[in-house]
Amino acid sequence: MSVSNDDPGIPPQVPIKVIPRDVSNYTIQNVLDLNNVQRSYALPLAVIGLIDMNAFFAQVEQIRLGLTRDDPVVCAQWQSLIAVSYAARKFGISRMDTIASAKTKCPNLKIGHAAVFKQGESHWAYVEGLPNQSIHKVSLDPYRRESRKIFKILLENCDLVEKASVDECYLDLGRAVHQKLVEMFPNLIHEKNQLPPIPSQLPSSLQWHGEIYKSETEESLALDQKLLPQPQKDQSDSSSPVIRDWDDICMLIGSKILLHYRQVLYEELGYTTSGGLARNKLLAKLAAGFKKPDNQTIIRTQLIFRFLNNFELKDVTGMGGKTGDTVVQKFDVPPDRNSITFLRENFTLAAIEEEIHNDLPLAKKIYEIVHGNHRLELNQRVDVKSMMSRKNFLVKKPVETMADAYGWVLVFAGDLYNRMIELDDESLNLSMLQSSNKEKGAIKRPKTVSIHLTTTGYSRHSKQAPIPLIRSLDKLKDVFETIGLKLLKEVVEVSCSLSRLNNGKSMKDLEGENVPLEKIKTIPIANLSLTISNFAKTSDSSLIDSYSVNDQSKENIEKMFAEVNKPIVNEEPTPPKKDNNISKVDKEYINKLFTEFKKSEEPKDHLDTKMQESTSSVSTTKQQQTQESAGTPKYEKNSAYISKLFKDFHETSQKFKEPSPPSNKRPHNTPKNDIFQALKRRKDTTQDNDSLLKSLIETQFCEKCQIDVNDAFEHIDYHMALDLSEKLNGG
Ligand code: DCP
Ligand code: CA
Ligand code: CA
Repeated sequence: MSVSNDDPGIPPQVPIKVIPRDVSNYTIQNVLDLNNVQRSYALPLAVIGLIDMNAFFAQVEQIRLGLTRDDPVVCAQWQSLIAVSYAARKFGISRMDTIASAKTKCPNLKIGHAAVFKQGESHWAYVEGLPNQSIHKVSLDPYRRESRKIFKILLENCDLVEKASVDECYLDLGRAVHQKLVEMFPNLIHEKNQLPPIPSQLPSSLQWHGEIYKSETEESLALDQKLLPQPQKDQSDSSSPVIRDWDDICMLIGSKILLHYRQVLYEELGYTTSGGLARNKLLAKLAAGFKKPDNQTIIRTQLIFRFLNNFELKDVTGMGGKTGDTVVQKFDVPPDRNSITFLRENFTLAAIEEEIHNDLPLAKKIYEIVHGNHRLELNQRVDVKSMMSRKNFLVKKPVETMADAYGWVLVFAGDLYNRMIELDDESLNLSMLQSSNKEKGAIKRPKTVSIHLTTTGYSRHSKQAPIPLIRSLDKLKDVFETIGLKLLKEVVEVSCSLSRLNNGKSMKDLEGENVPLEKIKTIPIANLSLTISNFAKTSDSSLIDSYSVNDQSKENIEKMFAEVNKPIVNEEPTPPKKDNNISKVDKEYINKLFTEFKKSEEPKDHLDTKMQESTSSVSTTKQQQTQESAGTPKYEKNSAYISKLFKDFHETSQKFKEPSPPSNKRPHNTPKNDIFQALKRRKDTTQDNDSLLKSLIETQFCEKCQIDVNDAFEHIDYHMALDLSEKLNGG
């Protein structure tokens, strides 16, 4: 059902048709378990939704460029299209097109190129016209930022949301459905065991919302109806989706809730979406793709087999690659048969297990998938294993000097830093909704940094180094840059006969002579990347507990704000030791540096004081997460507000950071207190904007613009964007 055209006040057009089963298939325990966040996903009555953004990156570009949904917008990365709006799809444009071929199909095409990092800089920006592939690297940050907003809004509305990709979230509607169900049928909770048949008259507020996937009979009746002349049309519409049992009622209730979530996203962010609703994640995902764009498809449990006929095994999440192909071959699925139906109709579980005896869990999974009964738990926690920032260089313009390569390392460090900010933001959002202390303020930090390099001759090389757990992201970024440079030097040394290219000198010799990086030649590099991995969970309960989440008074909020925005103080650098050279940095030295960092920040930076490494495994984390969510009270408004404070704070520091100086100006070969100086520079924070924001919150009036301001945060974003663009574009 559309969120963009329909007036939600107008009752939907699908009439209700009830034919109760004589005996219900469900028990009171099923209903009670719907209210249990740990159990609901696995129930026969489960109601799981999936929301997927329509042409996501293209919609982000459409809104950024102030265009409408009817404008043919595409999102480009260099000459390729990475997202195509539905208006552009009408011209036959797809992701397979290039900008040039798409323009021939639609001369009026609106192109939004993704934002880019410029070599040597650590913040992305949108550029006028098309960027230059040899000096820019695409940034997907703006889309991830929108993705974060989407996730946050859904999390404020639904108690269990799993972010499945940049533009999709699974939602467990169990609690919301349970609440409505017992509100509408209060006698249900007095039932002892088996539920009674559903009433033949349902409350009039119960209406279907969206496309209800039809049975064969319903479809042919609908066709007959369509053919009837207007006056004879059946007012009650005999082709209406039949409601037989409590599972159908749960879907009926769920269809309204899902529509509501999609409406909220549209109203708050302007994005249209497609939704799917079914008994499990797998079916919800398939359903969401069934009617695009701006619609939702509901699969009643009685129609699961019929619905699955529309798909092949390879369409199911996790079966797309080799696994699906191997299964189809192994079971001799005839080419003209639907693989899912064929497997369901011809193989028992025992038969599948016999065939795949070396992988019994896979056998069970296949059996469950083809019966539409594979129940996967929703995992709210964002698990991150590694993050990589990478750049492919143009064949005719490979990287050939150390300065050039280091310029990209700085970009990668900035990119990873931005992504760490997002990760913290997500962790914070989640922890706001946790009731237990264990998970509060839990954040993730990488313990390994590595660099990968591919030469134009396709030889690959990599180097990695351990890093200590560091709470402060600014410091972490410095570490990415410092260790990145160290690893770059090492990897360049091993990837080529460095001395042959540099008058017989080794890297050590070159450093000893203070040869600037731009004078150090490297083998032509085709691809370079920086990866952070080996993430550990660290916790700091004071981060959350120091603010009273229940107290929303203005004073407290201001206090929180002041606390959060307090500039990091007491980072006076330890006096540098003479003659030490950063290029001669070794493990011991790095360790020492970090100890000094930690010492210097400990007294004031309360965020860092309780840093510990957690030993929880992923599965324990999952368990804790679900257990703690059960019956969790939601501090909706407070948590949203606090998250916003944190987010804006992060974004303030992110946006306002001085872009790192270009590589050729950065003093690579200066003494080791460099890193401290870099830190000191960062202390010159955003006093002006901080006080402007404070006054905006207090007065709702902007002194600079002389206008009333409703949303202080949005308005400060505007000023920061202005400042940023002045900085980046020289005014
Ligand atoms: N994406 C990408 N490269 C791909 C696939 C996707 O960069 N090969 C990005 C751009 C998409 C976003 O991810 O906008 C989401 O991908 P989807 O597959 O969900 O596709 P869209 O949202 O663009 O379109 P649809 O409306 O069909 O979901
Ligand atoms: Ca999508
Ligand atoms: Ca998607």
